[in-house]
Amino acid sequence: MKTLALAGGVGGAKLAAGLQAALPDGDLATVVNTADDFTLWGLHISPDLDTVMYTLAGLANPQTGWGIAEDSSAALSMLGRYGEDTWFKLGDKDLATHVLRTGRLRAGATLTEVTAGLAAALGVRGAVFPMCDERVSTIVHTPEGPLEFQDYFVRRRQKDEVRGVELRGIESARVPRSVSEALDGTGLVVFCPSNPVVSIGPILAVPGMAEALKAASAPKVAVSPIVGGRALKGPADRMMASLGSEVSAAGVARMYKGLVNGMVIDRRDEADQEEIEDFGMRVLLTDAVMRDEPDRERLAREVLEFGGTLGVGTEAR
Ligand code: FO1
Repeated sequence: MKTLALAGGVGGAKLAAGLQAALPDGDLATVVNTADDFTLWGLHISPDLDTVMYTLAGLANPQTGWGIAEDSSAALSMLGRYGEDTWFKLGDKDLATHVLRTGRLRAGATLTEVTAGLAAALGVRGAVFPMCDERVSTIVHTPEGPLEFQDYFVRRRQKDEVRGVELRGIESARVPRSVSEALDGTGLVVFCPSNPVVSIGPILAVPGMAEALKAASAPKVAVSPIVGGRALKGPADRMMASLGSEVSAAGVARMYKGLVNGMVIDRRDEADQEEIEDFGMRVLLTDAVMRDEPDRERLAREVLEFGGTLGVGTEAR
């Protein structure tokens, strides 16, 4: 079944990899958050696109989930010798991706075209689409002032209280044709277990994206990134709390109300089931944590099977 996944970084990439393993070649298309993108040393860095692309190509660093396995850091050390602040750990092999992306964008290609070329060269067995071709930047508002996302996330290690999240440039963004075409032809949409505020949120905020998803006839399933009241990875729980959302699987479901027909939540969150069903969603209770590669495929198969049962009569409302 053709499947369209929405994903941010590491958690989303893991489920996308499970879906790729469970589906026939070419049946998975992944739409990825690009609001984390930023410019460093003149290079266009797309952390979430690269995390998804490397994970689907089997190249990702298994320790971090981002970057390339067994990469070296000679270029970064040299940048340090020149007196640069090397807080963002760019590996030597990873650097090649940013060099090519930047060059191709400067030569006039769109981010969609560049990503397709890179992913195909790495042997990804499906499509990887940026959420838009326009530049959008997540700005995190904190008591210290506005921070660029990677500054908040990596340099300052998510220590600041989040008072608000701004998606700078989002009003000029458009749903790429590749994404609308994939959505038209898909049998299932999966919201991967990525941060609902800064990973899935920007994708849904692209003007026309939420409407296109609502209009799509395919069932939509979200996998909760919150298990037992905590984020599986990253600051999603603290962000949700400081932005006034309930930090629970039900809190995630509330954010996706009207957009998804089904929620996959961990067995530990069984107490949330009724509340989620009251939002008009069906619930699958399972082990929602992906500890290793077999786990990714196991969860992906469960999501696909559950999605297949969400037909007529489970309209998202
Ligand atoms: N995350 C970190 O926590 N520290 C890093 O130094 C870092 C470097 C990095 C380099 C390339 C890349 O594609 C991703 C990288 N990430 C790093 C991950 C990334 O910043 C975040 O995981 C996402 O932006 C959040 O989804």
